[in-house]
Amino acid sequence: MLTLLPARARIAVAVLATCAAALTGCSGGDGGSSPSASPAPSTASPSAGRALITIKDFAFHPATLRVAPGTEVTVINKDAASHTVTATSGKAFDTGEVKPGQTVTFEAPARPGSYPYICTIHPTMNGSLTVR
Ligand SMILES: [Cu+2]
Repeated sequence: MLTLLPARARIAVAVLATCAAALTGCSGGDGGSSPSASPAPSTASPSAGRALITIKDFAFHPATLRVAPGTEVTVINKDAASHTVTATSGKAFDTGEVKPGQTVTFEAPARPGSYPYICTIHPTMNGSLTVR
């Protein structure tokens, strides 16, 4: 599982995913054999896969995200200020400080439910993670 990978590897996976989303495949030169060129075998698991929260302009995108229990959630901070993704009730999840340009991951709760979260540095920023 991804949880066993060192943090650096997980960041690399996130960068690859971002690259693939932006360019529809990073290896644009070799037309034809794109599937075999993928170095990450875990990119095609839709239900237990990964999810992405982008922080930009002091807001979470998307503001509401639905994931499967235990999903690895990637957080990318595209602002010039630090932010956090912190569950407001209990200690369901908390990324701690995510510095400008930094990418971190956290594991979504195993228990289904709706988990509102805020940025503890800017408490007016809020979003919701739905686990089901
Ligand atoms: Cu913030």
